[in-house]
Amino acid sequence: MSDHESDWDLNDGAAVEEAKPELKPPRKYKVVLLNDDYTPMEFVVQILTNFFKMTQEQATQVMLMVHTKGEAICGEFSYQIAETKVEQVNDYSRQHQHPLMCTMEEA
Ligand code: TYC
Repeated sequence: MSDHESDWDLNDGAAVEEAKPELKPPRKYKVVLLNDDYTPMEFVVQILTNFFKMTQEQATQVMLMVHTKGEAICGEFSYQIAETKVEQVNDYSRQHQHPLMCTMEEA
């Protein structure tokens, strides 16, 4: 820089904006319901309508998918919501003496 130039001059007088930090979209987590041989089908349907706000028809389809395939996804959520759903479902199942298992994994 020569003596008579300032930083301001070098920028042509324009205000220079700093680069914004890259914002990544928040990670999503799948809440997964697992099959077992003991939990009654109606109880699973009730879980899906109550905790995942599915209609009776959607809940029946997902329950049958778990029953035949071994597992199915109930929904995708932020980490905290997924964690809360898993806890609620597992607590509720234990309260009713059913072995139903719900887990979560990154989507
Ligand atoms: N397999 C269970 C039965 O025959 C029904 C069931 C469905 C259990 C889905 C768990 O996540 C489940 N009674």
